[in-house]
Amino acid sequence: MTEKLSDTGRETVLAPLLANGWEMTEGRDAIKKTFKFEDFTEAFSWMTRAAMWAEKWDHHPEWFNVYNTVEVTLSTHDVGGLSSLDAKLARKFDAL
Ligand code: HBI
Repeated sequence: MTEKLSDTGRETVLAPLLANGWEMTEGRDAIKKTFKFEDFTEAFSWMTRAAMWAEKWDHHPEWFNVYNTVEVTLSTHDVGGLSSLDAKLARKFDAL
């Protein structure tokens, strides 16, 4: 069972992400980031690669794409907030 990020571990896990463009969402325990690309093709290509990791890890983003922009929100529905899976997927998304 995926564990919700604990208060102690949370800082350590989230700090590098918050320093790399992720931010806490208002009103819910989630993180979000807007990715900007050259054009729609680049954005959708990134989404396709990102989707393969989400499927591999059975952990899926909430995302919204308009042309060259992808807004990503990560949270773990099963625990009603942030888990280590969200941090793991965020790190992967940043590396794609
Ligand atoms: N993705 N972000 C996210 N959060 C979940 O809780 C989740 C998921 N993908 C699949 C999944 N849970 C399944 O394990 C079922 O709980 C739906």
